[in-house]
Amino acid sequence: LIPYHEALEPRSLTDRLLAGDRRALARAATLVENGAPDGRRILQQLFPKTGQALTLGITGPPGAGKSTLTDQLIAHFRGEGKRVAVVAVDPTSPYSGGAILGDRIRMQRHWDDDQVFVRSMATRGAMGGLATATADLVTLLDGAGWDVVLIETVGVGQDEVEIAKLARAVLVVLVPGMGDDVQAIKAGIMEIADVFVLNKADQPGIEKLEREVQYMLTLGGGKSPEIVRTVASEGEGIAEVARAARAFVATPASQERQVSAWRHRLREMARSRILDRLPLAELDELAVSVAAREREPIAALDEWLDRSFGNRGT
Ligand SMILES: Nc1nc2c(ncn2[C@@H]2O[C@H](COP(=O)(O)OP(=O)(O)OP(=O)(O)O)[C@@H](O)[C@H]2O)c(=O)[nH]1
Ligand SMILES: [Mg+2]
Repeated sequence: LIPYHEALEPRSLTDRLLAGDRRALARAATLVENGAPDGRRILQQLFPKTGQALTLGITGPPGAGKSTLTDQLIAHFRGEGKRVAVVAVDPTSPYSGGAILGDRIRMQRHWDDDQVFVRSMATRGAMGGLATATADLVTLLDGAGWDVVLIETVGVGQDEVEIAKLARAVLVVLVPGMGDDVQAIKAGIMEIADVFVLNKADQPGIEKLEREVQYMLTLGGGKSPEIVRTVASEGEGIAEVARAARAFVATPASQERQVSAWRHRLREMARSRILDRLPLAELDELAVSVAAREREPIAALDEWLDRSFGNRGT
């Protein structure tokens, strides 16, 4: 028999999100994104359960069809009976309102499916915080038992590269008629693409685009990502994208990327935790004398660090 007080006690947030409660998950996601202590505690509890999800990064230039592809992938994986979570990241905030709203609308046909969870993220003002917050959110979803986590990011910048690297496979979506854009984003793409999705294959210029991508690959360092043509708006080529993504996830390269992602993440975590332990008020005071050219910053910093760590007896 359950004691009376225990029967009345609400189940813990972790238990509820593990049971598939999407509202509990949304609350936990907010805690995690804000870096709240409760969020960290949940992540610690869930960590042993992580590493199971098929995490896919979906990136590419604005309007390439990333959200349309994401929506089709949701349907594809739902067809396999998988629970699918989506993280739509838009670092280009404050103008992100429209794009995120668009994503919501495009994924709306899944809104009443309790096996689908969609979360939009934008920069919260915290510098460099987006990649960390996204990483934590993906950990939460993975640990909460979501089978597939799709991470959609706009563009191919440094933030996006870091975010995309969280995934076991990165899909780079390109479209015909990009002209010099292919050249412009080439450098970033060569490193992170595991599968090239040539979307809008119904449009003129698809042959030219494929030739350009293939030429780019001959210049690259031996990586040979698969190239898949899609018409996302018609659901064409989606199963092929899913197959190519899984094929990459099964390679050692995917495993190695997990290690390098953790190397990066642990450094970021260390940075913020070390800063948390240092007397930052003293550092702020230092700024006054450095700005007045009374102190030289490097020597002043070294002195401050020695003093701060010294105080802790290390
Ligand atoms: N012709 C054609 N149009 C497509 C295809 N896939 C998507 N579209 C259209 O392209 C437009 C942009 O699609 P989105 O899915 O919003 O693109 P996105 O990359 O998510 O855009 P942002 O999030 O704003 O960067 C929409 O009008 C889609 O209907 C395709 O395969 N062929
Ligand atoms: Mg989109």
